[in-house]
Amino acid sequence: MAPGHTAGRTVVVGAGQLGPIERDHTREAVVARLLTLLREGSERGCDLVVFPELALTTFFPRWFENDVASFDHFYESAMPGPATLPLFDEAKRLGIGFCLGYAELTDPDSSGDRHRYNTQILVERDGAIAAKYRKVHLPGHEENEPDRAFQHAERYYFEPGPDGFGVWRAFGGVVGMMICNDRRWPETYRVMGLQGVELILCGYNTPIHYVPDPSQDILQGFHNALVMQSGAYQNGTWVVGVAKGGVEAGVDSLAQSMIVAPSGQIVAQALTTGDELIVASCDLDWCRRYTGTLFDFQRYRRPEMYTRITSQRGASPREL
Ligand code: CDT
Repeated sequence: MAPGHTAGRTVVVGAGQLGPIERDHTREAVVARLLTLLREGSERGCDLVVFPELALTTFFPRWFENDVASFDHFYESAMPGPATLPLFDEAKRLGIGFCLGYAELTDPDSSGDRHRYNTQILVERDGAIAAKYRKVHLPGHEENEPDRAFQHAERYYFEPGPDGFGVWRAFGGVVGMMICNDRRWPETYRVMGLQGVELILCGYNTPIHYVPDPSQDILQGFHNALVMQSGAYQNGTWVVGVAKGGVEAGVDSLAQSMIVAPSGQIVAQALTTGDELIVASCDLDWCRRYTGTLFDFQRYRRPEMYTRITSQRGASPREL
């Protein structure tokens, strides 16, 4: 708690980090691991446990399949489905919420098309889905790149989320969601900040080896903290970042799950690269210390000076 700060609206949040999930691991085996973390969260007083991006399967975009539908078994066509229902039932029984990332395969739309999204849901203490978010910023590539040690074909396996960054009233506050690469973009946080977000939940799978520029490999942990700490501070919000870390199918991924205060300080951080629960009491009233002072948007922002941010996509250097 900040010095001199009195406890206000407090949400006890657990970040349920996962270690690797291999290609042949069943949904039932993964859900058993999630249940272990959920029950530990309940014992440690959590209101909510946050799980990683694509928490039910291995990170399958690392393989390129010419027939995209041949990977449909990695997607969920119902939520809850038969394998995930025990998670919803146990959460309801314990009176604890959760946030879960998974690959979503929609029902056919009016044109008969099914859509694939990288999705995250927020489930309330009564087991009801309170919110759904579909990943906006899809990193990686669309085509097979056979020379790479491993693929990152998210842009092949998923459509970009069409709904943008919403926020929802839940757990006594204003909650937003983002997924992995979204956390690197300041616009992600600011769009939610402009809706009064107090708690942003984010799952991630971040390979430590960045194929396009390996000089960044050693900086993965630094960049992970840098973006979430600055996003939290500049928008006066809590940020919860939760990894699927460790060596999965031979690919080492960043762990270092963390819970960041509106001050930008890390208040809890995972120590391992495996299944691990970290917990923090998040006082949502702490956000006002920042959004009501230095980052009083209504008083200090100059949106008329920022029009390029929405009128332009790429950088366009010009001669001075
Ligand atoms: N899952 C995901 O978005 N991962 C990306 C990896 C870097 S882009 C190949 C990330 O931003 O962490």
